[in-house]
Amino acid sequence: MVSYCNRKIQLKYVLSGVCFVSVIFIIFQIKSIHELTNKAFICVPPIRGVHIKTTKFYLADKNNKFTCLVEKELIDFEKVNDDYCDCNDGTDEPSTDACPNGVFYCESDIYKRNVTPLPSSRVNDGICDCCDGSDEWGKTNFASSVPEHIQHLLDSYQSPCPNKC
Ligand SMILES: [Ca+2]
Ligand SMILES: [Ca+2]
Repeated sequence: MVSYCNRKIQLKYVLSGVCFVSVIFIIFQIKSIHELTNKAFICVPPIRGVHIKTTKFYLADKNNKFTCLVEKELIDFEKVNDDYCDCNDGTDEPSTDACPNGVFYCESDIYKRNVTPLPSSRVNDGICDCCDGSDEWGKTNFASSVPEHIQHLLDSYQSPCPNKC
């Protein structure tokens, strides 16, 4: 009879411990799901001319501001890619040629490591610099100035660009 009572008490403690651990586990799971739904599903679409590793910085903060990537100035988010240079480091204009010190990543290069970007002065200048032609997204038509067969011979193309990647 004593042995039966001891086993019953032991079982009671074990079950209490299992219940306690289960409750802690469930609370932890609920907290994790809550964090995931708040953070992990923020999807930032690629921005023209931005390397994928810096795309995450092109989001407005809670005050609808953008932080220039190098010099950390705060500007209104509406000034990103508005074709006017607002950041001294040129990072507010990744898709345009507005900033003299800006850079542009070809669409075919945005996932590559250690790739050299183009100076933004080559964006929409009429000359195809990216093998995919993504630097000439404005599609300015210069095709009539140099005949196509000459461009082919020189392996240098004018907008509208062929995709040579
Ligand atoms: Ca701007
Ligand atoms: Ca160009």
